[in-house]
Amino acid sequence: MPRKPLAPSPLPIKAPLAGFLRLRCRIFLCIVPFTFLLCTCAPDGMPADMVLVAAGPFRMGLNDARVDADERRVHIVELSDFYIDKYEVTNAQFAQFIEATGYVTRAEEEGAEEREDGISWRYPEGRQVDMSGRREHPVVYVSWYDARAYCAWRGKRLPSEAEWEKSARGMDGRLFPWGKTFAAGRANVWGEEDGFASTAPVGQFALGGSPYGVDDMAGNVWEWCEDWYGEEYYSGRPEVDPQGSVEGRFKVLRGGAWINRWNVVRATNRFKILPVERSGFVGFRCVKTP
Ligand SMILES: [Ca+2]
Repeated sequence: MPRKPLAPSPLPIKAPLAGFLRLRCRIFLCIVPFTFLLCTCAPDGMPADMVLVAAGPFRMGLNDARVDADERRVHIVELSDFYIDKYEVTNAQFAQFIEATGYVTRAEEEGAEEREDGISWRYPEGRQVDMSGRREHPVVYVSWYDARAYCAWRGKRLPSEAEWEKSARGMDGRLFPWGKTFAAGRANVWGEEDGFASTAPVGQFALGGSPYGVDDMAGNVWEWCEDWYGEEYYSGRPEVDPQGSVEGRFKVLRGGAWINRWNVVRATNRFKILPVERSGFVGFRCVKTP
């Protein structure tokens, strides 16, 4: 049985038209490799392990009476281009920072290393727990100041709350990075059914990425944002590149963590803690302005 040809046979072409098409073809062949080169090269300055969130509007917030008032209502926010880390910052990456700069985290500065449990980013579960297998887990027990110092060292910064939310849910108003409803096995939340009793190495959930390909935006660890928290910020916020309240007491955390139930890790949820605080379920990722 004859096979179906992969492409239809060429139609006969009249001589003058053939000459014109040959010329067009030469131009096309000259342009195509150049175009291909442009398409396959990363944009100028694209940093490793970051993705571009292209400029444009998105729907921020949620219209649902069951959530806290600070999360309501939906409003359109316009953001400029930015890059965001595909993964949460890991223990291995944070160790590079410490080694290169000699930076001392808040927990260490305040003597946590001397306390009996010795809890810090180096030993988030105490000195007795071996950390050798956790190089690719998100770093925890970092304050907002520690997170900010790391990002600055990388030539980056912490995301604004709006940048974080757009990276997590894209432009169609979805509630979770992958879609409208929670789906088990796409994020590290409370319980071991997802395979992890506490933090998971970054990038473990192949179907858990956001529309931009950013991983672990739901669950694993809460993530520091640059913004001061403002309870009523949504009602009077600027509509273009909002930067959070001018001043405040708390910094914003987003995304939920391994200690939270599924409904807490929704992309619109806003949480807040003091910038000096740190815990075993708070980490971060960085962004960069092109
Ligand atoms: Ca879990």
